[in-house]
Amino acid sequence: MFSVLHVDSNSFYTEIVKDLIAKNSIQYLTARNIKEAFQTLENNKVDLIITGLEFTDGTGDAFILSLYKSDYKKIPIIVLSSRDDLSIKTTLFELGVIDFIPKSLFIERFIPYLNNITLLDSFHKTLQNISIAVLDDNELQIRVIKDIFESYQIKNVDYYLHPHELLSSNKQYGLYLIDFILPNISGERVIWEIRSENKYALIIGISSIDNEKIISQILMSGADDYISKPINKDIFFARLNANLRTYRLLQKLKQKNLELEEMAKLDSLTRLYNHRYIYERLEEEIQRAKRYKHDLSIIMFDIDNFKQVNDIYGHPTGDEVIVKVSSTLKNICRSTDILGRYGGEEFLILLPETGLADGIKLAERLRTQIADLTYSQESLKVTISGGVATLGNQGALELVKKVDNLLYEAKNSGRNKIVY
Ligand code: GH3
Ligand code: MG
Repeated sequence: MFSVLHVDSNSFYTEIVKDLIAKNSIQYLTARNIKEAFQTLENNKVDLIITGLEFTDGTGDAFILSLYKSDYKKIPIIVLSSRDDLSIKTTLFELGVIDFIPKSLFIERFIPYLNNITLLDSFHKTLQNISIAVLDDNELQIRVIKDIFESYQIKNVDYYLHPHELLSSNKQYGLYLIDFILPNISGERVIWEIRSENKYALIIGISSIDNEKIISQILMSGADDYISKPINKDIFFARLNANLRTYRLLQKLKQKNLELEEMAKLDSLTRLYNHRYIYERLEEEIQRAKRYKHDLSIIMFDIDNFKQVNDIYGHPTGDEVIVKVSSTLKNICRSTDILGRYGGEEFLILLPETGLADGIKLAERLRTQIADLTYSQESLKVTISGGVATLGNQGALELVKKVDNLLYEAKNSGRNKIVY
């Protein structure tokens, strides 16, 4: 959190400043004199000092001078004073304060700072939440970037001196800062490889040779932007800030694409996996089970006399039955089971790590619970017939065929039955 130290002997102004600052979720610290100010500085992180000019233990100029001679010399200072005198202003600006605000104008003159602080704060928060990789073969350069990041408490950064270490790390970062001139491998190649693995990452090339050809090479190889060396802290952060907007949009796009991918796997009525996806998963699960010599069982079941349900009660009631059967399925099965709507009123369940006996138990539980379901049409009752098979030497097609034959047998021997 951004933190402001306000040094003022006048409690009336303390309240006004405190009010304005606290409203903007900025930490407000206060001191009444120079001694208290230094004590507060010693015990707190302070990002900005607002100071008056008269204290019981010395003048404002003396306070500012002693700040510039101390460890706190990097903290920006704004003077807030009722004395709007040109010669005082000149002296203070010469000392290095960033602004002089007359007390009567405090609110309107301080608001732009507040806006910047809140913007900066959200920028730093975003940066603190992105994993960052820096690649540069020059240790000194790494040091420079590290100092810049650390000065803003950005610690989620991995630093790489060798391109192959980064490329073989198998880690995915949100932001990459890549030196373009590298030994043994071209920066172009590195950026290209990172981009091909990380469609949504933000990649920024760093180059010491600031000519048009290099810049276009950096951008053409898949980087989003470039920064020139020597790195200037303000430009560095300004560039990152501008690019974070793109980053946020890319993350939204990534999220949307993931949702679309997920949607493409699902059946819209039941939210179970659709035919295509459940079959793909069956092929994968068969391979996995064979490779690790694990059990895999499957259940295929079908609603009995479903055509009659539609004929007697209408299609919407038919849909209601399919949805309720699907919910029962989701409730009974484990999260590791894979549930699919294989056809209109036909379902396929994949049970990894499950042998035949447990598969049968589950199928029987499904059969009895589905038979107990009630619907908006009170007289309606529905049963299922199913088959259970466990994986032997077959492939997906043969296993499905086997379970389908068992289901057929259940239908032919009276329905409301599980056959294995
Ligand atoms: P069996 O016991 O042999 O399975 O008989 P059945 O009547 O269930 O089988 P059949 O295959 O003759 O009929 C299935 C019916 O399911 C035909 C089809 O119109 C209906 N159906 C398939 N998908 C849906 C759906 O999404 N909603 C509704 N309401 N009906 C569906
Ligand atoms: Mg049926």
